[in-house]
Amino acid sequence: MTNTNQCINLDAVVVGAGFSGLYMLYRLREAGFSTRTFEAAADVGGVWYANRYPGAKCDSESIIYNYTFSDELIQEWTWTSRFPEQAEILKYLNFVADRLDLRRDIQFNTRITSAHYDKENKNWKIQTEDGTTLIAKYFITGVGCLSASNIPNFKGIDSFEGEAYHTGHWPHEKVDLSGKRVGLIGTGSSGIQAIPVIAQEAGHLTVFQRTPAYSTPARNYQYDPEFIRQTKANYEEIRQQIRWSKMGYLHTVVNNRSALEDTPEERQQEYQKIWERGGLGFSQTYNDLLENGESNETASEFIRSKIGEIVKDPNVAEKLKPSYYYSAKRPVLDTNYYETFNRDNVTLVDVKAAPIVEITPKGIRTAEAEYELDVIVFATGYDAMTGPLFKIDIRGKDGVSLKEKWDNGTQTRTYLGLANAGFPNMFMITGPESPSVLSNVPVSIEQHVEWIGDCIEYLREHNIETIEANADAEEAWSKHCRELAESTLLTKVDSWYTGANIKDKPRGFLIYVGGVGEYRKICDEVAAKGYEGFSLV
Ligand code: N01
Repeated sequence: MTNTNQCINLDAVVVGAGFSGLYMLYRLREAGFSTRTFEAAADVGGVWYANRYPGAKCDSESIIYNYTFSDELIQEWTWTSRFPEQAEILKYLNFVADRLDLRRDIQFNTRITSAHYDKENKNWKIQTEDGTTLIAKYFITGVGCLSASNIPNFKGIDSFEGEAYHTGHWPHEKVDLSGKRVGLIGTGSSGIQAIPVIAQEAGHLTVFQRTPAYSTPARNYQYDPEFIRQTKANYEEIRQQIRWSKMGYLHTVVNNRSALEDTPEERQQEYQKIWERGGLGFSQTYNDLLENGESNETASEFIRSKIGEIVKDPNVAEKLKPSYYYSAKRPVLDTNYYETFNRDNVTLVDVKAAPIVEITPKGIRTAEAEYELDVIVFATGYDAMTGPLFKIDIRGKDGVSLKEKWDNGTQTRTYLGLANAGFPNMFMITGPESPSVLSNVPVSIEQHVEWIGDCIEYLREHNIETIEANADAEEAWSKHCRELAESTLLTKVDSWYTGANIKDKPRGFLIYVGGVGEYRKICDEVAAKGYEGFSLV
């Protein structure tokens, strides 16, 4: 631990000890740079340290939800099932931290509060919450895209006399829900994973749903040893496939044609096949589901018909059927989600029809009724993309903060989602306008970490003191990102992708939708041309 008012000089400061920060630390340390990672939580894991709600697991398949840079790590770690549970992912990240001896350069329980670029000395002056000052040549954020949790500012929120938890900050000790009246607000990925598990324990579960979600079955299963053996033996092939794929997954478009080219009977057969297979591949059944509203409707209607078949009460089934474009909000995977609404101890409350008016000492009051509760679970999501970065007062060479530069989010512009004009020697891992959350995130993280690591080595080799994105390159990249996004249905729906989930947050779409393979090619070309679009001084 460092002491208050201490001043430490480093080559690089990395923020966060999740997937991003751990690998960035390793990559720079291996290259001989003095590097330290600062983490607000008490241990490694990032979102997987914080997200411990019942049922928390990942929608990416285990064998590709890991680092691929080290064959030793691949060979020494064995996943148990198709979709990894939170506890297993956390165990994996602890395994990596120990295996690579990373902890000695990580300072836990330490929040970075500010990072200001010092133009005279060409370095970053970084403050921690405990009063330590760090001086570093490079400032690198690995803060994640979905780490700034959102609890809506409901009237009376502090008056509730029971227990209240956000899914993203679940207690480390077991929360006893047995026999209790639990109310859960939110039906995104977190809510949909938690609801079936909580329903099994709670006395009664009331689900407060504003917008229904499209969910398709995960169909989790235990891996068999022969599958693991083959996977490890052929990992280089898997690695290359995911690195150059559209979204960092092994599945690709199942039918490389429009949904409208098939007859209704053929489509039914195709959707049924992928529904039974499980996993995130459903959105890839045809190649135009995210581009063509009419095609999209065929997939949307298939899922709605499944909801109608599974949920016995037709009124409840109707409330659970979404009407927006399937997959334009992050698609969700579930295990027995719709089935849970057939249980006697589960009630669905439509808070679009009758909104939540206030939280009372006894529970939740909607425009229609008051629901008495012992526990409230907020599965209400995150201030995504910009939220985690805005929590740090980051100021560039002219004293302008990132928040001011991006005009609070109305003018978010980055170069490649990696760098910002006006902020020399600062890099963002999975920053806005990179593929980030539209991919299997560890694949995008590895690509960014390796690109940043190579770049910093290049600067050292060529005696270059600073690298800074050019404003025109940034503007062109940002425009390209917006145009690509506008050609899809992703921008046509209210979601956390568009910022619409946060009150007063400016609408925008801050993800590069061109795919991780194409993005990797662009980043590689920029580097090969001597960091085109950057000024190197
Ligand atoms: O958050 P969300 P999440 N009154 O924003 C509702 C990743 N993730 O934590 O849609 C009433 O999706 C809101 O309603 P609406 C994954 O990328 C991955 O579930 O805004 N309701 C919505 O239903 C995911 O997409 C995994 O109308 C309110 C819900 O709260 C992302 O994290 C697991 C409300 C929030 O859903 C975020 O998922 C978990 C209000 N005032 C998370 N405000 C896996 O890999 C919000 N809501 C499996």
